[in-house]
Amino acid sequence: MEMNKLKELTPEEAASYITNGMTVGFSGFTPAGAAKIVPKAIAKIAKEEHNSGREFKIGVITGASTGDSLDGELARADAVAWRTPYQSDKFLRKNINLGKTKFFDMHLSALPQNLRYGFLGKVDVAVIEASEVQADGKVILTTSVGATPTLARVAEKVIIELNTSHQESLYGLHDIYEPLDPPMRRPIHLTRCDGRIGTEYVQIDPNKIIGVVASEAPDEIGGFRESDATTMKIGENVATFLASEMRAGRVPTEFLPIQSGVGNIANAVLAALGDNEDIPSFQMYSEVIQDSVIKLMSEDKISFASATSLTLSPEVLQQTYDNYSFFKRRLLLRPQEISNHPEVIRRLGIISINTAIEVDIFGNVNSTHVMGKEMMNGIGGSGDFTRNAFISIFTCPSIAKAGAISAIVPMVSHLDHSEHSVQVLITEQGIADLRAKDPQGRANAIINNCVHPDYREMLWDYFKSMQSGHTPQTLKNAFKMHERFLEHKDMRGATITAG
Ligand code: 0RQ
Repeated sequence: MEMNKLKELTPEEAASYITNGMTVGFSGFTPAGAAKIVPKAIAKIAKEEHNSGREFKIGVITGASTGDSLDGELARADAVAWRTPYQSDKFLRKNINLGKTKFFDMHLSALPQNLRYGFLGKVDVAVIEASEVQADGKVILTTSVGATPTLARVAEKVIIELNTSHQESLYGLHDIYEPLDPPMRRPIHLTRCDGRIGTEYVQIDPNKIIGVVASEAPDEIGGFRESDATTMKIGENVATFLASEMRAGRVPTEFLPIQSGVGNIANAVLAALGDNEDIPSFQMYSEVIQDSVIKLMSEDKISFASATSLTLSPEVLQQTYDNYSFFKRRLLLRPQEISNHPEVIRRLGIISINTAIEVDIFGNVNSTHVMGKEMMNGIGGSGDFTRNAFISIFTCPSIAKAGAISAIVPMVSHLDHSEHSVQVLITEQGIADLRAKDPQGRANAIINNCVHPDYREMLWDYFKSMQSGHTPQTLKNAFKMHERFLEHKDMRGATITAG
């Protein structure tokens, strides 16, 4: 594709279009495909403005988390007034928890429609990474789609970062489709993971394109921690559970598409699924394609993966490009509105596997907050998938911080996924199948099978001390484990039955 007629800009020229108080949408879903050059230049302007005693803060919308050049740089420059829908940058997280940046957490599938409906106000500028751009505004994206098509359409102006570091033409990797809005909304005609319903490119109104900034910046994706005994055991338990579901005839022998969450545990779980010989080759209909997917694909254990981002470490991205003719037939990136769409997830029968920070004995899940108040990352797509899955699974280690915290508590300190959506809990201790169980049955299964031995007696005592009610809670003791941790940095020794 040619880019004649579109104006070439330096990063500084592009950044100069962004002024204090604007709302800026950036491409990126994880650091994959995130804008990198322009946000850095915006952060520089913010610092200069602050040094001259002037205000400079913008609202920032992306697909999900991004890389250091975007969230990190802007947070260090204290340039983010508000942020949505997800983040995982330690500097930004600090500003959010200090109240310097207002963060609102959103289901990722809902972001594009919320933008279209005008719920987030006007988007002044969209800054978008592309691998190819044509003068008529046709753009081939890079390693993610995320919310980019919608951001580019609703924004008043668009700046393109043309990243020429992708050695392969990425034409055909993306399937771009945006639903109409109610009352004209129609069914989404996706009946298989590898179905195509859209275009290979994003069409942007060329009159809105301010210009193009040249970039060769790689995606800023860190590696994963190696699996350890705990994460490997969690993975094995997930695989054992799914194999037994197949034997019981509830999961068909050709298997069902898998969604696997983000982070270290999710990566280990996927690797364990690959190692289990009872589980056949499967497809993924997920949000993020992590390193483990590419490995399993090259071993023919995963036959196809649909997602919204290709979040690969630099080495694995290189391997993918080295064998691109093999992988391009097996990978498809969609807008997050489609990769995470409730209608499609329900139709395809996705098995969702996400990670909890904290779970209570009745199966309510907290994915986002530490001790009820410190934001970790956000709900991400976990709600989109959990609520609509064929089977929804949550995993977590039974303890955190070397045992000072039990991940299983009497009552979650923040609620993201309620007992109505959470069907199976799996820790390294075992599996609690919560389906068709009342709250008492759930508590029995969770305490027996999933709680760490250091906390099992404590939670049994709590459960047995409760006298009445359909969901027998004792409100005045429900947060005693949390209180104990906040006072003594250790939940062990908490008295949760007294009085
Ligand atoms: O902190 O590294 O400082 O010790 O939380 O925990 O064990 O490294 O696990 O990387 O898989 O992240 C839920 C955060 C898990 C992630 C979460 C501390 C723990 C550690 C990270 P340290 P691990 P992971 C979309 C899927 C929400 C979004 C989502 C997440 C840190 O999976 O953000 O699901 N999920 N998206 O020590 C205090 C506890 C704790 C705790 C863990 N109870 N109390 N700290 N930690 N439990 C769908 C897709 O398709 C992708």
